[in-house]
Amino acid sequence: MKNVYLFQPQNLTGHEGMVQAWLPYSVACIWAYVSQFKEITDNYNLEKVYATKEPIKTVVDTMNDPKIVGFSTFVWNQNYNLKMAEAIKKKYPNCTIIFGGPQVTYDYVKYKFIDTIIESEGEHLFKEFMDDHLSGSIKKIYSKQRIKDLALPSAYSTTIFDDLIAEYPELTWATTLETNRGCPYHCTFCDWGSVTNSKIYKIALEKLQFEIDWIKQSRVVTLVNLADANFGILKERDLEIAKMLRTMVDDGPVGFIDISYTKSYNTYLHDIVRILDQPTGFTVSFQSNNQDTLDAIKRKNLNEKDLMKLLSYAEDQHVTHEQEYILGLPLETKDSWYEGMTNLLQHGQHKVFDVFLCSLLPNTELASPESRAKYGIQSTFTPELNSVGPRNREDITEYSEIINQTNTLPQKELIDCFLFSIIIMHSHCTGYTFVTSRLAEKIYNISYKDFYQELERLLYQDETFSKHLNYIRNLLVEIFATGMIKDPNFKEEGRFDYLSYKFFYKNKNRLYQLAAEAVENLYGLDVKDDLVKVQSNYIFDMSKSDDFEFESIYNIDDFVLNKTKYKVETKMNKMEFMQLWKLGSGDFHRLHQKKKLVNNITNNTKTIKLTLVNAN
Ligand code: B12
Ligand code: SF4
Repeated sequence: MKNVYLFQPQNLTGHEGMVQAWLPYSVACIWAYVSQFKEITDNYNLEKVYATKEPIKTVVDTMNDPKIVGFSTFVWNQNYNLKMAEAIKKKYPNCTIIFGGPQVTYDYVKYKFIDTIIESEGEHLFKEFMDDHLSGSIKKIYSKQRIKDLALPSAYSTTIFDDLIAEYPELTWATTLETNRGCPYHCTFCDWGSVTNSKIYKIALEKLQFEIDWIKQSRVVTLVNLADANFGILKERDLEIAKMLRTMVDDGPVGFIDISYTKSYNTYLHDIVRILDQPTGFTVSFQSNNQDTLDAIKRKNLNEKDLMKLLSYAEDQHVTHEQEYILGLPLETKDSWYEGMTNLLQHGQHKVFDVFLCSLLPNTELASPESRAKYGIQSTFTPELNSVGPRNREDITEYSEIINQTNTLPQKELIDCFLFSIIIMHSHCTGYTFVTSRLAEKIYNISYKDFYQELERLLYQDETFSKHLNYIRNLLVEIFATGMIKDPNFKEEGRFDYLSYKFFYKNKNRLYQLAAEAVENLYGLDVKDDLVKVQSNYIFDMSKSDDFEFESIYNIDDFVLNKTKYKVETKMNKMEFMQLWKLGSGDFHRLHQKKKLVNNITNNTKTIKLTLVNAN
């Protein structure tokens, strides 16, 4: 028997004291496929699978005569895999090293310790390689091949996952499910398992049911990522799947299912979103609101009207929704970014959005030399972003390549855009300037763009806020120049936006004042005290944690001028708040997601539900 080892080392993640690891889905897929063949099981034995980054020396020293070692390689484990492979080859020169996964390019043939690489989906090609290995003559490259018939054995039918769960009882686990493969779009920044711009092939629902049942009975899988690129695109079928997935939350330990939704609208999406109702809700990746950029990256989005329909439905159903954007894409300008961000508010999306700096992934059109030249793309390799680096057991640095400027967005302006998004996320989406800006828009005809640009100006003039914003600015300058950040605070939080959650809450009273001042500056009338009163009562404050009443010249139900009396109830008590305050900023952020920092406000007749999405 020849011993096989498979590596799909992932970063450990987790929050609130729990450590979570990812089950190595990709290598389990390829092993499930090959192990159905007698010639493989008669000759090869899967000795061990590694899903975490264990110390290289310990792993190499404890290996038992490896004959094949396979590495599943992504941007977050490339350097670890290369170092591990080199060390294994050195000690066991007769073993065959094979690399696969999205990060692998033809360039990998340059590594002497790698015997062969597989591009694209791996099940059939891995079998071809194993057959060749058995007969003694392997190829250097097993080239791209699309699998049309996805009647493949389930990754969950192997014992790989059970063995890992037993080996690491201290961990909870995240896992992956697939219901189809392929994506009809071809966004130039994406490398969705090398199956973009291609037909969608379905996976049988019986297989999915088997996997869902496995997850439910496992009791330790708390997070599921659906690998589908466009969930909802297959209408009735995806609605059926949504019901099946929902049972993992209702009858199992899964707290969260991470899903990428379709970019084309259909009415089934309404029910899908309602049924799934996940903590981060209904996430739509928009990437940009600038049409030139969308054309340049070949991106199709839900049109605005359909998006608004969906968001207002999600709002009615109390389903959280979120939009994601990428900063640094071709043809984005400072003006188009500011316009895009504030249009979002104008269109009624006040709740949550997330902004990522743009990664350049190997195997993508955006990363090609032609596209770099055409759009003047400059980049930095950094371990600090996209959580490619931290919290590994083996400290080997991984890098992601981040765009730091383009020919339409010089670096300083790119940083301005990033900070402008931070300002909106941390003042508007958290609620601290939501009431003020909404009243300004509805009553005083001040657009969100004017309001937030004025607020931005005032924040940079304010001693406390400018210090904070310039601190983030300098971190970005530092990261773009050197790839590294020295400040341990950043390393602890791991994300730029997390740095601001506690800061903005701590300084919310000053923020209320500055927001009201922005309205006064733009409108020319003295309305500051009234605005500050109504805005501040909207947000939980330790000093006012009991119920109280107040009167305002504003009716914040309809956002009109109309003297109204309100009763305020807070959703938290002081003790609960103090406990949560002690947690990291990432966890504090969850208070916003749960809307716990927004008070319940009622007038004489009804609860004021401050509709965060309006379809007007
Ligand atoms: C689940 C997932 C995640 C999860 C889990 C990540 C993890 N640690 O495991 C989460 C949500 C955390 C995540 C985050 C990120 N992700 Co992600 N994610 C995925 C997703 C949706 C599914 C992966 C999957 O299981 N696919 C299904 C399996 C079957 O496909 P596969 O992995 O490609 O494997 C097949 C082949 O590649 C091949 N193969 C794979 N390994 C091997 C090994 C051998 C030996 C052989 C022979 C063959 C082989 O055979 C397999 C079966 O056909 C993919 C997109 C996609 N649909 O693939 C993106 C993807 C993997 N993510 C990607 C990226 C960029 C990220 C982020 C960096 C995004 C960001 N900007 O922050 C972060 C960083 C994460 C981190 N630090 O861990 C990229 C990776 C590109 C790259 N070159 O590495 C992908 C491809 C999406 C994209 N945008 O293009 N991600
Ligand atoms: S729609 Fe999503 S998966 Fe498809 S190419 Fe675009 S980013 Fe990639």
